[in-house]
Amino acid sequence: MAATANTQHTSATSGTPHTAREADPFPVKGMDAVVFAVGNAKQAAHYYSTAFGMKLVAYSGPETGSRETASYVLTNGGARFVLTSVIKASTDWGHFIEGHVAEHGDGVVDLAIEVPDARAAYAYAVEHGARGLTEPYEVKDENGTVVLAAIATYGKTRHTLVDRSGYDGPYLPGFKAASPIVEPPAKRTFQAIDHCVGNVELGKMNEWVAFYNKVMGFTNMKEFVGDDIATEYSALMSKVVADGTLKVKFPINEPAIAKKKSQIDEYLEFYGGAGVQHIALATNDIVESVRTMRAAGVQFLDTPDSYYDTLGEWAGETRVPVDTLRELKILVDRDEDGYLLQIFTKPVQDRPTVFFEMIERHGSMGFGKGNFKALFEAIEREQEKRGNL
Ligand code: TYF
Ligand code: FE
Repeated sequence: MAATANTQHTSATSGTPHTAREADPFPVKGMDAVVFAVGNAKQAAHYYSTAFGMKLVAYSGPETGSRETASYVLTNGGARFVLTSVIKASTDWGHFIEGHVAEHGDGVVDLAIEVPDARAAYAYAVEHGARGLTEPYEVKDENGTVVLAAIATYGKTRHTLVDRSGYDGPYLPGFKAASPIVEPPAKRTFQAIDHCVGNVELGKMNEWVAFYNKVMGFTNMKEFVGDDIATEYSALMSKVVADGTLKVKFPINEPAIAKKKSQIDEYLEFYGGAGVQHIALATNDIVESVRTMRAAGVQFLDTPDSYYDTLGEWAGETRVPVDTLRELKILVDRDEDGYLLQIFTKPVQDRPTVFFEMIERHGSMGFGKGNFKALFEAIEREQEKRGNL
């Protein structure tokens, strides 16, 4: 990296970093939404409300003039999920969603990114090799205008580029404000999307990393899982790309050849190809979040007691006493910048595919590399129960 590198890029080690004096070729404001295609959005909206503590804020469906799909928009602070189901397919979009659910089960169709200029972002992406899915277009209603465009990424997943600077409404033009399904917990269970992870086929990780380097000017973060760790126990390789401000972070995993069947292979087999593996949700009180979510029936991966017996030796002091971490099975990782607390849910549908992570950061911008062994062993215990190891 150049000696003039600005502080926004301290975690970037390769790719094509730009200095503060050059304009960012692909500026982003952050994640706009994670859009899920599901079999029954009405019930999924209930789950993310009652189990994850999110708040229903907007709806589109037959009652609002959308005869083909029903979409429920839930938020938690700045994090936004959209749950979409087909009622009766009539356009390409309806047939696409219907086909997506048939092929992949419930899953993520869109990691939508908020940008200051969707036309410019789309033009830059396509010029740099992205496959355009939807040319920039405007949607408007009484709340204003939004400009949207979409490009393809791994599998059937897309990135919609959203410029909502000319809009002040509940989600997008056409959506109507909706009341919460239940009263959200007194304390927010999370407030932002920290990172969104993709699983791609064997040998494709570097291609997708290069895609984000070229198409979005994203740079590689220093945390990666290479051959060394892969062959020892993780059975996966992973690299992380992020925008210059680290608001949008996309780790990319591929399976590695190991003694056991890779968890990534299990995903690819049951998802039917590449797709989103997990969404990490940032919380400022992981203890309270995990207590609330466990009480509401969310299942998290188990961590053996032995993990906590030696924790004090290497993790040092954290905000949370070891006994509480042990009780709730929360993991700790530390690096030169600070520490993080994290925990992973089990898959949230019958297929062993999409799951979530709760993460509380204290300085560390890593992804929990120190926990990969404990975590991957926990995932393998679940694979074993499913007969997929
Ligand atoms: O996002 C990450 O990289 C961490 C670690 O199957 C991780 O959350 C990586 C792969 C995986 C589960 C977690
Ligand atoms: Fe993660």
